[in-house]
Amino acid sequence: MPASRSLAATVARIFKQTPATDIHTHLFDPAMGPLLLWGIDELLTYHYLVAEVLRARTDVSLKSFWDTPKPAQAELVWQELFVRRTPVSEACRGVLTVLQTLGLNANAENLSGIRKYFAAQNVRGYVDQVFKLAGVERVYMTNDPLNPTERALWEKGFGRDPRFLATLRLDSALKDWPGSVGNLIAMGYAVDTSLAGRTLSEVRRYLADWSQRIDARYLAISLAPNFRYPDVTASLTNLIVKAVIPVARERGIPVALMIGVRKAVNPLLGDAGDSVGGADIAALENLARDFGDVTFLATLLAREDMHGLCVAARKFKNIIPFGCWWFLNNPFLVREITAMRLEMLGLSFVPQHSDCRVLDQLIYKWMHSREIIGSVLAAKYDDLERAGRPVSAADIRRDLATLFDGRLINQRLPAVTA
Ligand code: RAT
Ligand code: ZN
Repeated sequence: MPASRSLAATVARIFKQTPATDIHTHLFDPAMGPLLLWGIDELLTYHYLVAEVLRARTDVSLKSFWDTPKPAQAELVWQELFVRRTPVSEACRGVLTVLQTLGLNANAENLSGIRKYFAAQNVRGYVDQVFKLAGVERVYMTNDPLNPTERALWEKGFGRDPRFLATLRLDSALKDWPGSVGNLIAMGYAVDTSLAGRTLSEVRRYLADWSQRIDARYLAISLAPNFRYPDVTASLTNLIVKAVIPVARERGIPVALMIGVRKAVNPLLGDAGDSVGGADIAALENLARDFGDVTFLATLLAREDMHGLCVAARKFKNIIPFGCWWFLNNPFLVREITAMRLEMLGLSFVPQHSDCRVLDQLIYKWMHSREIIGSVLAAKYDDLERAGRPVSAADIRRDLATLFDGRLINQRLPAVTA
């Protein structure tokens, strides 16, 4: 049942005043220069839109698309998805929300006026403006020391913007083991292709060194549907159990498990070429049970797994479901998932992260999410009022802060003694 007008309006008003912590993005500290993407060409060539334009223009080959310079790719996306067609998809609507919020013409025939606006911005001022418009107070980056450009920046050092918190992403170092051995050796870690000998302690040293250097707030990895625990035969499971979890425990930081991605099912599509699969929720429960003093932030990619994740989180307080990830970040799914989580977990989850790759996307991803999550929450409050429990503005303020200020990912768990 939709919420009463006045409750919905109160929630929307308070939500607007509640700054959000965005716990998973692909944005970078502005001091990291070109790694931080922003502006119209980046917005329009977001991989969600690349997949859509290539469906609209079936005559354009992937090779010729990638051979095209980025501004021309952006122009193609604009013409095909925004001018020649009605831009109904969520990714298209997002661009329109950004343009409209910035006071730009979302109905332009071409990009020249929009480009002029972006050319006049300087990145630091623009970061401030976008954070303000998005109502975001801090974002977590996705940091990968195996990326040579990124590593060079960390090694050189830079003045950190405190709004951009680091997280250590483990995919390139640990997945597809021993694929990364050469890179780790080149970085000074005496690892071997087998996990015997001192390899595991050297991987731990890599994780500890880099967590320390970047001040990582959690360790994160995306996992395929076939991830299992326990599984003594799988290198990745061994690395997670014997290297990642011990380092996370020692540093008192969470491990983020992002499960259900099937990488590169269409490799020619690049970032847009990954697909979805189910997660083994028992593996997550087994980890949470065996490592009760470590927090597992968990986001799963398949809609079908959302209910199982709520059940798992009800069993284990060290499982914190977060966000509506990637293909789930669409209004109809955010509504369903948020309602389910509130009903099954109360306020003990992180409803949303943006996954932004382009700074400006913070504006639309948070505006759209606030609208839906706010209306779901208001409907729940209505149910409570009808059950005799009035909900005050102070309640709403407290609840929204609990859900969105990032405190849940910093929860302290007692050491496991038994
Ligand atoms: O949502 C995305 O942009 C994906 O491509 C991935 O980056 C995903 O969120 C991930 O972190 O692996
Ligand atoms: Zn991501």
